[in-house]
Amino acid sequence: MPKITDAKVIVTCPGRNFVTLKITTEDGVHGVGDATLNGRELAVASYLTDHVIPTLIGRDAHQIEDIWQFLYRGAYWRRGPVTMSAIAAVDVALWDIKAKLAGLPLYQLLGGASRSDVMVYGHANGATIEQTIDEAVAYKAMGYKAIRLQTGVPGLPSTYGVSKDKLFYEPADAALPTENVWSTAKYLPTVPKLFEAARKALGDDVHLLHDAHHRLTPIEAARLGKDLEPYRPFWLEDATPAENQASFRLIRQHTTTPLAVGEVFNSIWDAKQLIDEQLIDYIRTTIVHAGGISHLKRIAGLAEINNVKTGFHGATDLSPVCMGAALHFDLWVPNFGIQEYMRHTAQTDVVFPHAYTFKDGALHPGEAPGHGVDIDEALAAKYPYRPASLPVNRLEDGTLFNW
Ligand code: KDG
Ligand code: MG
Repeated sequence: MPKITDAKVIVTCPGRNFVTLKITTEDGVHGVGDATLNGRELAVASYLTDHVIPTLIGRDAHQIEDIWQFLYRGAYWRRGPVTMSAIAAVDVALWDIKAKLAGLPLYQLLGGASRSDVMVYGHANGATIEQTIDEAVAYKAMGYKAIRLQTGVPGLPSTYGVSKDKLFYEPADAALPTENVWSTAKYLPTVPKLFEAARKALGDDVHLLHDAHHRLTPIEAARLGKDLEPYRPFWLEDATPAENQASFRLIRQHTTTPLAVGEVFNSIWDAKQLIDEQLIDYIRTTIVHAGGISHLKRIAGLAEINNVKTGFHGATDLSPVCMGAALHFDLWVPNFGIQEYMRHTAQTDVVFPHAYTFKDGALHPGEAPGHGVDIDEALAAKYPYRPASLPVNRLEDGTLFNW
């Protein structure tokens, strides 16, 4: 058996913070898993170092399922983003090792390729509708077949998804949370105007997406969904907070705009009612925040029998390790929908050498054994951790709101 002899957590900040778990077997084979939880990085690092790693040493690296069950059922305190990100890191590192030992790219172990490549969506954003459309035109020229549109809202100094850097996006912009201001009344009429302008400029042969980032009530989301219908959006994301999964019944009754939810979910239980009742069209759970490949297989399986497709989260705060693992999953999973692809900076990319490549609006995970992503430890050590928090939102009268 390939015995686990070493495991360590590497925290690095090549432009932004990433937490990576590296597991090594007695034969010297190693695997890596992403454990980054934006703004809570050190909590996961401590969970791994203090509570998980001591229990891994000496185990058989091939027993991925048993180790997953040990860390989930055996912990008594189940679920939650910190626990599930730590489990995900172990799971992905072990799948990486298993595939390397087999001499195969990971997607072959999952069941082989179901498609030639993985359609991704990029992010067009700007302070005004005109700027966002210019960005979207540039994305289309780069070959993207799917583009997310976010624009500034007149009367609000800043809003979610509108960034200074065009290809990258970093909302964790200060050591302590920045306070933003929100107004749903100002936002709601802006988005249909954006989509109308986008369809005029881009035509019909490109998918258009939008993220409401948990800011609407169900009836407001229903209104927005109806208003967007003439422009045939690919999806409306995170229309309302999903702690109350039944909220989506109301949205569903009113609009045919497809709904995507789940980037903040960390287990199948967060999505069960949404999927069972076919209240959503795309499930956005990620490898890193929802228990790794082993758990996403269960979520995707439940989704498949309920006509829900995958549309995994792929923001800059999910490391290249997570992206690599997600691409292997996407290439295999039968009910694939789309993959989010927010690019990493060149500084991040060199710390995480990777086999995946972009061409014609799609990514391919490559043919390297394992998931094809590694970490350059010597380079990583040059970028020490820097505290960074996600913003908070307040309404114009000061009431604390969802960000
Ligand atoms: O860390 C938070 C980001 O990952 C999130 O705000 C990005 O909503 C997001 C998206 O759809 O990529
Ligand atoms: Mg989102």
